Parts: sequence; C-alpha cells; structure tokens
Amino acid sequence: MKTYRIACIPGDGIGKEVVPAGQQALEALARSQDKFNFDFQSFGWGGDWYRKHGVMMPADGLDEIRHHDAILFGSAGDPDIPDHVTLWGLRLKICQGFDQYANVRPTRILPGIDAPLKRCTPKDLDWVIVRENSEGEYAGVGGRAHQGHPIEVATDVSILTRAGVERIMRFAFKLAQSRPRKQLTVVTKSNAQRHGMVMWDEIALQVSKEFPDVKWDKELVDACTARMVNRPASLDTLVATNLHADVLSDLAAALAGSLGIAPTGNIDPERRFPSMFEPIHGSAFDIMGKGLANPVGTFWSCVMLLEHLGEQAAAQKLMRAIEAVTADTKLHTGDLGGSATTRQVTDAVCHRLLAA
Ligand code: NAD
Ligand code: K
Ligand code: MN
Repeated sequence: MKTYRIACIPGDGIGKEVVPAGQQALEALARSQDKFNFDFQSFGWGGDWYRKHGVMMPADGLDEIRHHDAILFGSAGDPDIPDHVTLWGLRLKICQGFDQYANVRPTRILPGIDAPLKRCTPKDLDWVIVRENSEGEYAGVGGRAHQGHPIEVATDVSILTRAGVERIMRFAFKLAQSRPRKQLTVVTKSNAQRHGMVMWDEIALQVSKEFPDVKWDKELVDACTARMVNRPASLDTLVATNLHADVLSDLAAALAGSLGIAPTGNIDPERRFPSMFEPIHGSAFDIMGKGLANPVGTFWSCVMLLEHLGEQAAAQKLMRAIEAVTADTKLHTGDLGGSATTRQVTDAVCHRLLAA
C-alpha cells in the first residue's frame, strides 16, 4: 500500500485549529479504504517559533520538507508580529523556495450555503482563478529612502518577466481547456499599468494560439469585480497577476458564501518540489483559540491535495462528504450564520467518510 508523506504547517491563529481538522479528515479517508495511507509530520513554524528563535522557520526548513509529497498549510499572521514579517518569513518563503508559481483558487457555491448574490444559483457560479504566485506586485522589490522624513519615498516595484508570464498563461489556458466550458478570462490593467501589463496582454495573445479550442477574452481588473457580481455566469477560468488575483479571489470567496470555505493550491506544475495546499483565509484573530473556525476551506484544500497526488476517487469522496455536511445548516459555523464548532463539523465529515 502506498504511503504519502504530508508536511503539516498549521502556522498561526486558526491555522492551528483547521490544519489538525484537515489532518483528521485525511486520516478518516485513509482508514475508509485500502489503497493508500498518510505519514504526517507537523512543523511548529510561525509566530511561536519567531518568539523563541527570532525567525518564522529554521534557515534549513525548506530542506526538511523538500521530499514530502505535499504540504498542508494553515495561516501565517500573528497579532504581535508585523504582517510583512510573518508572510515573507514563512508562506512566501515556501512558495518562492519551491517555485510554486501557479496559485489555483476554485470557487463554487456548495449545497446549503446561502450566497449573497440575488438570482445566482450554484450553476451560475463555478470559477477557477489562477493567480501568478512568483513575481508581479509581490516580487518584494522596492525600498524606502529617507525613512520618516517629509521627503520620504517608498516603492513596491512590480516585476514581470516574459518567462514568468508565459508559464502562468500556458498553465491557465491548459486548465481552461480541461474544463467543460473551455473558457478563459485574462484579467489585465494595461490601460493604467503601461509596461508589464501590456507585455502580459501580448503574451496572452501569443499563448492563445497554442489553444485554438479555448475561447478567451480580456477584462480590466476593476471592471472584472463588477462582472463577478453582475454576470457571474459569464466567467469560468480567470488568470491574473499576484495582487489582482489576491483581491479577486477574496471577493469570489465572499460571493460564494464565506472566506471560511475557499481553498487554494500553491502548485509547482513541473513537480520539482512539493506543492502546498491551504484555505485562502488568514489567522482570523477575532475568533482564534475558540474552536469556532470553519474547517471547510481546509477540507476543500485537502481535496485539491488529493487531486494533485492523482487520487481522484478519494478526492471526490472527500468532496461529497464536505457537500453533505454543508447541506446541513445545523452544521454551519458562525461565518455561515450558524453555531456549529470546528469539532462538530470535523466529526461530521469524518463520520461520513467512515460510513461511506
Ligand atoms: P482573515 O482571513 O484572517 O479574517 C477575515 C475575516 O474572516 C475575520 O472576520 C475572520 O473571523 C473571518 N474568517 C476567516 N476565516 C474564517 C474561518 N475559517 N471560519 C470563520 N471565519 C473566518 O483575514 P485578516 O483579518 O485580513 O488577516 C488576519 C491575519 O492573517 C493577518 O496577519 C494576515 O496577514 C494573515 N493572513 C494570512 C494568510 C495566509 O497565510 N495565506 C492569508 C490572509 C491573511
Ligand atoms: K491561508
Ligand atoms: Mn489574500
């Protein structure tokens, strides 16, 4: 029997609650069949590690997880540590160190969820946002001169490379091609950002020629927010830069019912390194430590993890268990208007898996 080695990095805040929940669901799934097992290894990196060691993770931390089959991540973000320190010191270190250049964010309205858009049914909203995850606005390039002085200048430079844009475009077109509608919207801002985004548009046109069966269009990022609300059914797969997709995907999650449901995969499509799966939400300081976090975003991330491992049947089984549980409003957590706890939702999913 196959054993997958999974590195679990709960990180901070509710990451410490939802990652163990995800691990339990995967354990129940493994117990419910005899094709594969998991070997989980947990790493206590994050804010607590920072308080002890002055860094978010050890200098050789990437080497400790380099040979795992996948990474299950929670959140980086601690009330007592600046966000740019926690983010760059842990999550971005892993994304960039393992060149996880494609960030994939599916959005659907799950059964039983009361999504906020009027006249929008689950069949009207089925999107995948592909986020460029290695460069762009979050390249980390820039600086501050004359800090604190009236003449201070601060820059965050967006770096786009031809190679970087080509690979994410190709990934997005391929993903769009694999979906029933074969449709891609290239999100842009080339009216105002007149260098990198103009190259982005040119490369989209060039790569589109390799995918003649994919219908594609271009949309400015600001107009795209309005289209997501007004004409959700007109969208299917989207590709956008690091910052644009970051913003669009939180909107997408809210339109589908809650930030607590949405999953994501930070993928190395070439499979040189482990890919990392996580809920899109953060540490949720307002509810952390109370057992109230919605674990569904993490469970759905586990579905993506299983798909990445090639375990399609198991992925579908977990997705069906999640959908059965969201369909029961008594099992909704506070973010969905209910009063269920992380524990109750997790037990319900595990119970379904073991009963199936
Ligand atoms: P957040 O996602 O942590 O929370 C936003 C709101 O959504 C809060 O009201 C929270 O209670 C609610 N929420 C989020 N997830 C939920 C869940 N699973 N169940 C129920 N409610 C949920 O975003 P924020 O407040 O902007 O950020 C808090 C911290 O998290 C910051 O330090 C930020 O940098 C970090 N963060 C990390 C990541 C990541 O690691 N990938 C992503 C986003 C934010
Ligand atoms: K996260
Ligand atoms: Mn975000």
